[in-house]
Amino acid sequence: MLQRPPRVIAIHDLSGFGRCSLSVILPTLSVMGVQVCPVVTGVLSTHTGGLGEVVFRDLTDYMEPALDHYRRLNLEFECVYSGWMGSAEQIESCLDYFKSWPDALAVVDPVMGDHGKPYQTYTPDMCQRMASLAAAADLITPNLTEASILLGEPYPAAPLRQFEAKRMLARLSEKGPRLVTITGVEMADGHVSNLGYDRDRGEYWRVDCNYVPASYPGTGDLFASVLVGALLRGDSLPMAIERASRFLEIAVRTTFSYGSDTRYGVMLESCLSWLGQEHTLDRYRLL
Ligand code: PXL
Repeated sequence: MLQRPPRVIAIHDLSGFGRCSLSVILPTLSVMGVQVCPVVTGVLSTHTGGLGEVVFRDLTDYMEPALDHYRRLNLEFECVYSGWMGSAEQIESCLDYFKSWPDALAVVDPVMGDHGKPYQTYTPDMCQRMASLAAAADLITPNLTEASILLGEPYPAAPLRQFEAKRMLARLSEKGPRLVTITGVEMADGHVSNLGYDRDRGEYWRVDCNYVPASYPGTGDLFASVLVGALLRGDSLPMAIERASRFLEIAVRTTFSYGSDTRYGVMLESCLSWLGQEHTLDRYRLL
């Protein structure tokens, strides 16, 4: 039995304003009782989603020496969790982190794009390398845009039918990861759902979300962080997907009610305590 909180290496950027990446990952995992060791891929004044010219300091040359230091310390980690990358070399460094803790849960949030398009800083080469990193993961957490990029397919032109959603999950898993989630999937039955697949158990899951007509940066980072925290604390995959989905629903609806600038992200500070409480999770369904 672990005599301490589970520990995760979180390889992400630190964006000062806009509530994404480490600014939200650290408090989220901490309130869930998980110790985070951040490995910062770069420092940005804001996220890259519409707040003007971003000041960016790349930290590619920090990642390998930091890894060497942690190895010298003989530290144990239960999870290595990667996200936004500032360069192609950083994606290669993440692989070295995965290899250094082969028993840790390797989680890749393949942050690359949204709304059917790659982010402006993601070159085709970076997207290709992200696909190789995803292949080395135990769990990947793409949104529908990123899932399409990983599969080398166009963004779906129409809502997905059940068999199409299952096929997409299975094909992502065939590339390597035994656990796959896809967020923000418009389903043919009218729901927007978060989906999951556990290859070892051969099970497909869905959690339907209450639709809100607004979208906020950082919600993918929050989803993946809650998922990671929940799995490390012993949730099953469907429970973890539901916990993450319900938390995002609360955060998005709270923020939407205030009509705040969507580029500023969700009002995490008002909602974080929900994650520290007990909840009955009974909204997940088999897909
Ligand atoms: O939330 C993902 C993310 C993380 N980091 C940076 C980003 C984004 C999305 O736009 O720009 C710097």
